[in-house]
Order: sequence, then C-alpha cells, then structure tokens
Amino acid sequence: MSDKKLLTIQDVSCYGQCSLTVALPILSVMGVETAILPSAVLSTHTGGFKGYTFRDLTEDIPAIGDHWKKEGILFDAFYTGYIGSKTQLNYIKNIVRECGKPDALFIVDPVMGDNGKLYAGFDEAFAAEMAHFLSGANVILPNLTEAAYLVGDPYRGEGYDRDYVEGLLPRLSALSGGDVVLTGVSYDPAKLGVATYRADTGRIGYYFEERIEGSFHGTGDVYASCFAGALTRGYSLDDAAALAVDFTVRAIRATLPERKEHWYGVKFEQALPYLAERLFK
Ligand code: PXL
Repeated sequence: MSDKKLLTIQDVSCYGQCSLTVALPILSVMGVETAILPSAVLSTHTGGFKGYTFRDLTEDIPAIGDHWKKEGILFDAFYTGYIGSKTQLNYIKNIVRECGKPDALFIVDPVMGDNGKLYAGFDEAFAAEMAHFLSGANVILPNLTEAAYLVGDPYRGEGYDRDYVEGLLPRLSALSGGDVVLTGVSYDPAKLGVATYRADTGRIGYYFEERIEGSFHGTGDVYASCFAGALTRGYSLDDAAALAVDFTVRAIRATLPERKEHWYGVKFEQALPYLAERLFK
C-alpha cells in the first residue's frame, strides 16, 4: 500500500458522476489517502442538466488552509480539477505553497471546456487566469479545447495534425515549466489517446486505444483522477498516462449498453476492480 497523502481540489457535483464523486473512489481504490477541498457545491454538473444550484465556496478556502497550516497538515501531492472562480485560483496556490511536503507533486487538470466550447460559467478571462495558475505545476492535463484556450489558439476541431500537436506541447509546457499530458489526441479515425511531453528532455510519447464514438461526460475527471493516483504512487509520466487511458476506456465500455439513459456520466465503478488488479496483482 502507498502511504502517500493527496489533496484534491474540485467541486462537489452532488449528482452526475464527475469531479469529487469520481476522484475520491478512484484514488481510494488506488490506495492513496485523499483529502478534499470542495471548490463549490452544485446539485448536478453543468453538462446537460438545467436549473442546477451552485454554491461557491471561495470564501471558505483560506480558513480551511489556515487551519491545516496550524495543524501542520502536509500533503505529498495536489490534484486540482474544476475550480469555480478566479479568486479561488490564488487561494489554492497559497495552500499548495504552504501545505506541501518538500517536492510535493502539483497536478493540474485545467477543467474549462470540451469539444471546442467552454463549460457554462467560464470565459476567456478565466482561461487567462488559469494559464497563469499553471505556473509551477509538475504536470498539466488539458484536452485539446482547454489547450487552445490556454495558449490563445483557435480551436481546430479534428483539423490538426502531428506537427500541430508536437508544436503545441512545448508551448503548454512553457506555461507550467512541467510535463504535459494532452488528452483526446487522434491521428487515425480509429484511434484516440493522449500525447505526453517531458519538460526535462522534450521527449514526446503517445498512447492510443480503439476509439469509441461519441463524447462521454466526466471522462476527463475519471482520467485525471487515475493519472494523479498513479503518478502519486510513483508511476512514470508515460506509465500513469497509459494506465489512465486503459481505465477510462473500460469505464466507457461499461456504460455503452445503457448509454442513452446513462448520458450524464460513465459507469467507472464497474472498472474499479480492473484498476485494483492492475495495481495490486
Ligand atoms: O467534468 C468536468 C466538470 C466538473 N464539474 C462541473 C462540471 C463539469 C463539466 O461540465 O459541470 C460542475
């Protein structure tokens, strides 16, 4: 078992299988002690439900950080996801600075959008703040939409090639100074996967799986949670990126038989035994 302690900072979408309701079970199965800092509480996620509630917890964050500091609570890793406001980014940076063990990992999934569009409540000004927030992260995990907003490129849809991706990776890395896992990369219509970039060597890697047609809500969070757990446990960048692809694909496949009714998330629970077996067999 790992004795690593991770803090994940993202929203509680009470219903809808994303953010903390997927991060916590995945990280627990991976044997990583996980503390949470909820950025907001929503009745559901914003990707398809109407009339959801949204309570912003920005003002609670500094007091929570101050208490942890007084208690001497320190983390081996930080993993941030959906952040509800610009002010929060500064508060969170402080907690990462003050509550990390030496060499603590800082993993940022710059959750802002997908399929060329920003999620409800996000705008270009937030994307600019997020680009700034990335500074000092060990690994960032944007999808192609988030990557375009972070560097200020137009979103290209499917109209990109290897040269574009391989030029984009160092530009993303320059924002953080760290490694990059770019998700949703495809050069062949039958395959979908991730590109990895090592900041120290400039080495680019890929990991692809058979493409499953369509878009599945929450898979970015499933992917990032599994990646964060693996990296915290000592996996290399490429091994963590590949394990998270394998797990996410299984979570999507488990959802396919009930895809219509289960449109709001993926049945990642059914893939947890696979993950446990990969880690502990
Ligand atoms: O899965 C990303 C995510 C997280 N949290 C909330 C969301 C979304 C995507 O729509 O709405 C509240």
